[in-house]
Amino acid sequence: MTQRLSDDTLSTIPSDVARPRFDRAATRIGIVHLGLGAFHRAHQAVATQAVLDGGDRAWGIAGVSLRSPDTRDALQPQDGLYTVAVRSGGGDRFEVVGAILRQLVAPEDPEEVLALMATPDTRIVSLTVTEKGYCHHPATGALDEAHPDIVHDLAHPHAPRSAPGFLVEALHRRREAGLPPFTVLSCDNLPANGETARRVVSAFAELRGAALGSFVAREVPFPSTMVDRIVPATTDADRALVAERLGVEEAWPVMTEPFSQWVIEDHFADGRPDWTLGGARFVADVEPFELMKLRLLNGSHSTLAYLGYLAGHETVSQAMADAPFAALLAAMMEREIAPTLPPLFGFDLAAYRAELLQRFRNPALRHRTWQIAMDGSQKVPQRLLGTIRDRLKAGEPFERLALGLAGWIRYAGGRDERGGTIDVRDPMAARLKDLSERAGDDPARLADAFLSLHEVFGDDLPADPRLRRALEGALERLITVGAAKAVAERA
Ligand code: CS2
Repeated sequence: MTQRLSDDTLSTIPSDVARPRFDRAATRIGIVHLGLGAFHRAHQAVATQAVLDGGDRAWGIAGVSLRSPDTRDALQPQDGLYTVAVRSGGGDRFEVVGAILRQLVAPEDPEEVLALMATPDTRIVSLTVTEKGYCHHPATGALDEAHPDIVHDLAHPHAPRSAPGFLVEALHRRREAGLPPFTVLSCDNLPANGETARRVVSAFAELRGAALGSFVAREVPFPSTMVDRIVPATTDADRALVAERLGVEEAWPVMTEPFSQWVIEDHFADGRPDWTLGGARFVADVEPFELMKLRLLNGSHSTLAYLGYLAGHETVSQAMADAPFAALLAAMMEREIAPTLPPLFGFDLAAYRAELLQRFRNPALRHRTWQIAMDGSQKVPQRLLGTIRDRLKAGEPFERLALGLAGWIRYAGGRDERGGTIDVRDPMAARLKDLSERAGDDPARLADAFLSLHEVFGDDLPADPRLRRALEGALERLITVGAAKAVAERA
C-alpha cells in the first residue's frame, strides 16, 4: 500500500512540489481558526505559510471544525499536512501546506477549544463559518436571538455550539484573567464582515451581561476583510490526481485557481502576521473592495448557479461555455452592478470584470452550480438585493439582476425544468418549498410569496411595486420558456 502524506514522507514527494520551509515543531500557535473548511485551507492558511516561511514563528494555526470531524480525521494522520492544487487551463501547480499545526473538533471537546482561545499566545481568532454561522437575520445583520444555537449557548455558556458562543466565552475568560482580547478576523463573504461579526458577537455578549457586552463592543477589534479565491469541493478524482502527482496518499487535498486576493483592515489588538508576504494587502477601509467583490463576483456567481442549474449546466465553466450565459453576466456586471459601486481610486474595474469572466471559464475547475446554489436565503441579500436596492434608488433598470433573483426562487421550489427533484440545501429550505408549493406556477403569487420573507428582503423591498413587477416578469419567463431561453432574451 502507498504511504500517506506526513512529516515523515514529505521528503519523498517530487522536488518541484512546494512545501513548508519552516520548522513546524518550533512554531507556536497564535491563530485559532473557526471553520476548518476547504476555503480557509486554500486561502488564509497559504498566506500564513508564507509568513512562517519568512521566519516569524508566532503564527501557527489551530483549525477548529464546529460541526463534523471529517477534516480532522483526514488531516491528523497526515500531521496536519495537505496539498493545495492550483489548477488552470495552463497546467497545475502543487503546494503542501503545513501552517495548520492542530486540528480540533468543537462538539467533541468544547473546553479544549475554549482553553486554547483563552491562552496568551492566541492573538487572533479568525472565522470562515459561512453566512449562516453568524446566526443573524440576513436582511438586517442583527443577531437572531431565537436561533437554536444561540438559545443553547446562552443556557450553556461553558459548552457552546455557535461561533458567537465560543468567541464570547473565550473573551470573557481572557477578561477575567487580565489578558488582552484577541482580534476577531471574519473571513466570510458578508458585507462589512467585521462590523457584522461585532454586531452579533457583542449582542450575544450583552445577553450574557451588560459589562461583557460593552467590553466586547468597545475593546475587541473586528477588522473587516475581503477574501477571494474560488475553491470547489474536492472530489475522489481530485484525490487520485494529487496522489498520483505526489506519490503518496492524500485524504483531503484542496483544489483552487491561481487567483487569490485578501484585503484586510489594519486594526489588530495585539500584533498580526505580515500577511503581505502571502500577497495580502492592508488598508484603512475594506468596504469598497468588499462591495465590489460581493456584488460583481458573488452576485454573478449566484446568478450563474441558479439559472445555470435550471438550464441543466452542472458546472460554472459549462454554463460559461454557453454563449448567452456569458453574455448575460458580462452585461449584468457592466450595466447593472458596476454603476452601484463606490469609486476605488486607481483601480481598473473593467479589467477586474474581464478577469472575473476569465476565472469563471477556468476549464480545470469543476465548480458545481449546485454547490454555489446552497444557502441562497443567506447569500441573496448581500449578493443581489443590495445592488437592486441601489438601482431602485437611482431609478435605473435591473432586469438581469431580477432574472438572477427569480432563478433563486425557481430553484428554491425544489423542482427542475424536467420535473426532477432538486436537493436544495438551505437553512430555510422547508419554508421556501412550502411557499413555492402554495403559489404553484403562478408568477404573481410566487413573487408575492417570496417577497413576504422580510428576513431576506427587509421591509423596504417587499413594499416596492417596481421590484414586484420585475420579479413577476422574470418568473413568468422562467416558467413559460425555461432558463436557457429566458437568459438568451436578456443576454
Ligand atoms: C461562491 C463563493 O459558493 C459560493 O457561494 O460564490 O464561495 C466564491 O467561490 C468565493 O467567494 C470566491 O472568492
